[in-house]
Formats: sequence, structure tokens, C-alpha cells
Amino acid sequence: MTENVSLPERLEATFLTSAPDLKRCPPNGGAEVAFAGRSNAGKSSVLNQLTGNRRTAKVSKTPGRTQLMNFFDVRTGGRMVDLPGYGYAKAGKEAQKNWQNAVNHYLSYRDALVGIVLVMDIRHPNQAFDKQMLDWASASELPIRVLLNKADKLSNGAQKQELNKMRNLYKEHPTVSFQTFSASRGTGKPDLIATLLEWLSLPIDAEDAEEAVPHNELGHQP
Ligand SMILES: Nc1nc2c(ncn2[C@@H]2O[C@H](COP(=O)(O)OP(=O)(O)OP(=O)(O)O)[C@@H](O)[C@H]2O)c(=O)[nH]1
Ligand SMILES: [Mg+2]
Repeated sequence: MTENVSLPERLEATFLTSAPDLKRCPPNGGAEVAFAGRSNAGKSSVLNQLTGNRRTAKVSKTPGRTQLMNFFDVRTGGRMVDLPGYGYAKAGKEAQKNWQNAVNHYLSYRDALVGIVLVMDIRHPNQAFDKQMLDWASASELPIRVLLNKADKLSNGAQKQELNKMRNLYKEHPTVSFQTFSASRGTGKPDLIATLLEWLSLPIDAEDAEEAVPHNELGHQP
């Protein structure tokens, strides 16, 4: 964990805008951290816990609630972006494909993106989408913090076991880090806030990079 005496207890953030695809995203306005993960893993809940405001991002018992990319301005600088969840089966195939493409494009081409918070349910970690995301982020050398969320659902011992298992699986991936988290209780929040503040103060790619060239494109398997 990062030692920081002046670590804030929360990251104040306000809703900026929603976008259905990359070209309708707001102009770059500082470093962005994206919150990704399977539908219902708790992305929106994590954001609300971080900001200390239950109404920052919508939370639902119905998976697939977040269907647009939602941008939030962090008061101290930079932005957080709540992405639509992967694998929401009840949405029409076409709708699902469209927003998955939008997310893949955003992740592959957004110059302002400096890091990803990948939210998993600690009881079902490392599913197909999670693996793809971790491999892609490693290949792109993009820092990625995995939250093993809903840790409150497991005993301390079982939490540690899952954490060690995941760390072990990805020990060859230097840009990937793991922590347990509980969006309901706030467990793991200081660690995440320290990481986010570090990422959000990173300089973003020069804006003269007119044609953004990704290291590779997410979702396009050879
Ligand atoms: N027990 C527990 N429940 C949680 C936690 N985080 C989220 N939940 C619950 O999980 C459900 C889904 O949470 P959301 O934050 O809406 O999940 P999401 O990943 O944003 O879902 P989509 O918007 O569909 O992609 C809600 O019922 C939350 O209350 C947690 O840490 N512990
Ligand atoms: Mg959501």
C-alpha cells in the first residue's frame, strides 16, 4: 500500500457527460481512468464509494444499467469513466455488440486513458472477458488495477486465498496489480485512492497525435 499522509478520504467528482461511442466522447480534458468489468461486478458502486456519494453513478440490482460511457470530473484533476458492463445477456444481441464495440474503441484509441480499474466479483474472478482485458492491457503496457470486489461476501481467509491466486496467475504481468475491495463497506478504498491520484496526475499523450495508433486493438483477435 502506498504511504501518503495527506490522502483524501474520498475523490470528489461531478458528472460531466455520457457518450454512446468514441467520437461522441468529450474533448480530452486531462488524464482518464476507466472502470471496466462484467455487468453487475460493481463498477458503479465502486465509483460511488470512491466519491462518497451514492448518487454519483447509477447502481442497480438489474445488470446492464450502465449502457453509456459516463464521464466524471475529479475535483483535483482528471476524470473517471464508468463503462458499460460486459456480458449483459438480457440486452438484445445487437445493442450489446454496439456498446461492446464502443468500449473496445474507447479503450484502444482514447489518448487520455492512463489506466484501467477492472472490477471483478471476488466469487467469480478471471472470467473470459477479464482474461482478455488483462492480456490486452499488459500488451498495451497500460496500468491496470484489478479490484476483487464484494470481498464482504467472503471470509478474510478466503479473500486472501483469492488474492494470492490471482497475483500468482499474473505474476509475469508488471502493469497488473490486485487488491480486495468492498464497495458496500469501503474496504480497500485508501489503496485505490492512492493509485488513482497517482494515475490522474500522469501527463496524457500529446494532442498532436492526430491519428491515434494503439499498440493493438482490444477485441480484435488475429
Ligand atoms: N455485497 C456487496 N454487493 C455489492 C458490492 N458492490 C456492488 N454490489 C451490488 O452488486 C449489484 C451491481 O452493482 P453495480 O454497481 O450496479 O454493478 P455494475 O458493474 O455497475 O453493473 P452494470 O452497470 O450492469 O455494468 C448491486 O446490487 C450492488 O449493490 C459489494 O462490494 N458488496
Ligand atoms: Mg454500472
